[in-house]
Amino acid sequence: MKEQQIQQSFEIAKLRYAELGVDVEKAINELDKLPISLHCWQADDVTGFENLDGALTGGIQATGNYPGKARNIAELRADIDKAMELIPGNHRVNIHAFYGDFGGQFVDRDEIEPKHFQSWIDWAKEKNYKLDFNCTCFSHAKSADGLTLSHPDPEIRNFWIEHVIRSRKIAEDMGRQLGSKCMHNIWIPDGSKDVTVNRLQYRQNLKDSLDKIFEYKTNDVYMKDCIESKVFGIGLENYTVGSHEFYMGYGIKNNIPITLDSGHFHPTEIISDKISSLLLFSSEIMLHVTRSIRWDSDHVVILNEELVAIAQEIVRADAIDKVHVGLDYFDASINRIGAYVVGVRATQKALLQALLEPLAKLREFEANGQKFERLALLEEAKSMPWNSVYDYYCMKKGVIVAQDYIADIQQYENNVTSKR
Ligand code: RNT
Ligand code: ZN
Repeated sequence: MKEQQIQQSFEIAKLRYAELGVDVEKAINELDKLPISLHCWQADDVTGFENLDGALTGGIQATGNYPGKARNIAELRADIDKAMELIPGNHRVNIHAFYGDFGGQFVDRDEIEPKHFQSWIDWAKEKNYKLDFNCTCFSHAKSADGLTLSHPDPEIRNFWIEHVIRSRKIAEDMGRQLGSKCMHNIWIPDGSKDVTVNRLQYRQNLKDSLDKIFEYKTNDVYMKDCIESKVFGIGLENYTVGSHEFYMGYGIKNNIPITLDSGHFHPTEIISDKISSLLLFSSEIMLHVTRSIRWDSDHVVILNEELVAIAQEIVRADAIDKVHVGLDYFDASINRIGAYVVGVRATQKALLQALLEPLAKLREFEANGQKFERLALLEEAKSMPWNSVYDYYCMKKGVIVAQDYIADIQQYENNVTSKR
């Protein structure tokens, strides 16, 4: 697209939004300050760098075998850098513990240390990214029977407790060195394929393990834990220890934010409506934005109704500083850098639409009981020229505008990923 065209469309959009009392420049500034946490695991189908043929377990699956996945840290970082080049703004990278820089040695999960993540921190510093972190309680011999922190064997529980405490220390170190609070997410696969008669016992075990984990105190300025529930995993269909109710109870009682993954609920249950409820009882929320098709399939995020609703709820609740937006999907069937860029751009577009909403007017209609007017304006807002504003934002940030990024990714594929 031509610069002049982008500029002209933007000027028209600005006038149209002004008619509705919306300040476009302000919306752009807010969007620009809104980091999205890019999950490192889309680049290599959640393989990690512990051992090269480690299989993905824990009830999650990356399906497809599109060529060119990242095989080592250097390739993975290069792919993330490439994706970041095509995304306007300053963002975060979300690292999993089994992506440590282990220098060819086998370092077990209960042995990881901040030093194994120093090269990630140095890279982030150099590129001006911030980091988030996750303990990795799956794809390991000690999680093979689908249980970790809730395992009946105290030795196995202790192994995972040690791992999570070490992960929390690493997250704290990342936050300290990068001067930005690192969100440390705890998700465990624990569950049962078939009927269990010990639902309470496993949950009691998980509660005790978490209590031990949080006995170790970290500095809130540098890191914050969050806990992620799930409805079921593949091969663990009957029962999930860390259900939504479990973590809601644990999180609210112990002042630990909840992670809402948009794929972790029943297919018609949406997370957008949970945001305003949770915010009344929790100071922060972590989001794992994904697109589930029939199950937690982790398809690439696209600009669909629920994504827009999530963004609207964040903005309408005035919670931009309280809701951390992270992505969590892994599609191995398409170009993986493209998967990143499509998902982040869609998320930014949803956030921008929400920031451009004529909220004052809509709230005025609602207060006056003018329901037709509210509905009509919501409908009109959908087709307002928000995309001209997004194009302009990309241009101002020196990022390729609109569909032209497709050719750029194709070129990277020709020059880089297809040669792997
Ligand atoms: C799994 C959870 C979890 C993982 C990542 C890799 O269902 O969504 O967040 O996807 O930790
Ligand atoms: Zn998730």
